[in-house]
Amino acid sequence: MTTQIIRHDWTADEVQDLFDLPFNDLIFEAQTIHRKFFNPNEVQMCQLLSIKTGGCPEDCGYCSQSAFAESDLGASKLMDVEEVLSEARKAKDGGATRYCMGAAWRSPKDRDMENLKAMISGVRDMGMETCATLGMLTADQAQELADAGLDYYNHNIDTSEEFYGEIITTRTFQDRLDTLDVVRESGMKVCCGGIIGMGEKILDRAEMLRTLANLATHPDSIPINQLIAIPGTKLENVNLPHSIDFVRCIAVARIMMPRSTVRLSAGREEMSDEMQALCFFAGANSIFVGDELLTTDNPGRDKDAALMSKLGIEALPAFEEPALDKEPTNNLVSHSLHEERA
Ligand code: SAM
Ligand code: DTB
Ligand code: SF4
Repeated sequence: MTTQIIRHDWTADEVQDLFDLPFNDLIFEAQTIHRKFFNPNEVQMCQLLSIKTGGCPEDCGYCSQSAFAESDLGASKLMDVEEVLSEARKAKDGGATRYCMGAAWRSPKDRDMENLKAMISGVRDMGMETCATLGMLTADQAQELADAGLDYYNHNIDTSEEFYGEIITTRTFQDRLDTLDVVRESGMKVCCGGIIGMGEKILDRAEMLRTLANLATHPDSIPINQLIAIPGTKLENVNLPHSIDFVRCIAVARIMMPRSTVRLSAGREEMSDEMQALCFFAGANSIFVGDELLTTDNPGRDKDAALMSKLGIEALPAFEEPALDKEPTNNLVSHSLHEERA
């Protein structure tokens, strides 16, 4: 049996079958596909900055920045452009090649666009790839940001369409897909993923990945976050998923979206070196670096440098296309594993 490797027509049963594979078979298949497209010893380094923190009108149950959360964050104003550029410079000096600016908004206001564009063009002028996550966008806003030099826009679907309403009620799953459409149409690259460990079923994880893989174009970057159960949020008491179950999600994402960058995102503070190594083996090839994510802690430069050195992993340079142009010419790959098991 041969199976087309870049696909947009995954069925629910096929994805469930991947999740049901014995772990060794799943990881072997993910690593085999990973090596067709990527240097397996290269990881992309992204750094986050919260440019506007807290007071968000959305009710995302995982988020400390929601006005519905009982956190002591308060609500800050949009940072000054110069302050953002100074933080970006430090991130670059620390080894980040992509800088992602996040704002706790439902969507950007027109009055903020000039400052946002100055931040984006300033970061790009430093030689870093630019990313932003600012909530929902209109087509005009997406185009303005793209024209200012924004390379990537992050906007996550977070979970399956079915489970979504348990976590967020102030905007719909379709709203998220609509923003992804305008981002894609503007020419920006799409960064879209979700969270594992919010109390969802394996079926929800499978359906989330199926939604992403069945988009007309796969997201260029796919952040897979492990829930950080933040005190004061609706999900503060949810237990961590089993590490093997988390690694399975990375592997399935890699198999379904072979050319995309899969980011081992939030939650690394709670992960052992061995779990992170397994995630890289399963096809993760990007991380957030730096001491902080948006409002929570991240392993930081020294710890990550030690891990990368132990694993022999190097940083991917900025603006280098991570995916090797190694797709088999007939778009087909031998895919005998399932056949052998049948
Ligand atoms: N307000 C913007 C939005 O929601 O699109 C941008 C920022 S938001 C914090 C970006 C993403 O971070 C969320 O969609 C979610 O997937 C992830 N995230 C937020 N809080 C998290 C948490 N406590 N644990 C894991 N991931 C989280
Ligand atoms: C994404 O998927 N994860 C990042 C980024 N996109 C914006 C955010 C993680 C946030 C973790 C919780 C916090 O620091 O507040
Ligand atoms: Fe607001 Fe984004 Fe947090 Fe949701 S995830 S509450 S939209 S900052």
